[in-house]
Amino acid sequence: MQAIRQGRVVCHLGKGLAVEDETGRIVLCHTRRRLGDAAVGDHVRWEPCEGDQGRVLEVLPRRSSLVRPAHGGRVRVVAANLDRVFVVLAPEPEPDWLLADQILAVCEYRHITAALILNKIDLVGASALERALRDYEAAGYEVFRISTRTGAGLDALRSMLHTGCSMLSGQSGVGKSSLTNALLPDRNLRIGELSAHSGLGRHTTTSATLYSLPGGGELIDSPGVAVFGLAEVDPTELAQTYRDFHPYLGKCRFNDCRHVRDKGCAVREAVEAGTLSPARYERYLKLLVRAGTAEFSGG
Ligand SMILES: Nc1nc2c(ncn2[C@@H]2O[C@H](COP(=O)(O)OP(=O)(O)O)[C@@H](O)[C@H]2O)c(=O)[nH]1
Ligand SMILES: [Mg+2]
Ligand SMILES: [Zn+2]
Repeated sequence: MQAIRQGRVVCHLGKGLAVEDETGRIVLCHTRRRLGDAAVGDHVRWEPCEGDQGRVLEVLPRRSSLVRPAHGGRVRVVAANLDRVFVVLAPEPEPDWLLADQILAVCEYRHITAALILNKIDLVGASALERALRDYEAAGYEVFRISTRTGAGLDALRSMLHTGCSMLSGQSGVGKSSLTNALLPDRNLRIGELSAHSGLGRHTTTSATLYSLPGGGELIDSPGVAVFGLAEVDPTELAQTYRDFHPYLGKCRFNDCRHVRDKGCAVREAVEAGTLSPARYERYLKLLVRAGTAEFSGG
């Protein structure tokens, strides 16, 4: 009878989960079918079984999680035990601000700290995004301006990352993997190690992967667009996830105000008075349609 061990799910592999044990070694673990979803970032209890492999017995309670819509109206956990999520943007590809706002809304709803990263500030187009970024700073979001190509701004970001578990999210092509590489000198080594366990010859970065940072803290790089649905956010709750709306909520004439065309809406009046960003408000109206439904963007 072998002892039950603790571990951390670092990614999904074709045949199971890659679990990092207490010594930093990767073990390919199978799960019991009735265990349900185990996600990257989960703390688990597992036991060694045949060969070099293991079996996950239990997913330990999560301090936070992000989910996406799945079949049959259910949700699937995308990542667990996150402390902060970065929305990564770049001048190229052109920012999808609606996606950014959707991620920020979901993080707010799930009580996960969110911040923005503008990558590729070495490109000339970067300064054109400043006006939009200031809307977020005014809302209270921290914005990091970096270039993984030149290394500019990386130190400030590093000092933020060395505690807790952070996740990079956003459109594909903005530089999430490049940033992970810049922060993790031995990332390729790690990917090689995961490949050896996947039995596929290579670890395709099609699943979100958790890396331990050299200065402490953990980083999850998610492939392509990590879609966090608004399905679980009721349309009546969406406005509360907009930090910049907070000063106006409760000041509308009707207390069930949706802040759309309602009479005496303090939010809309703030937009008209120029104290609230019209761009953020317009995207709120679009997300309102998605809230409470399984509809989501990206792919
Ligand atoms: N000019 C410039 N290009 C970058 C920078 N960071 C990443 N890239 C490029 O952007 C492209 C997409 O990067 P990648 O890391 O794969 O993006 P991901 O899809 O978000 O993981 C690659 O061609 C990178 O070389 C940067 O700081 N400046
Ligand atoms: Mg990538
Ligand atoms: Zn209102």
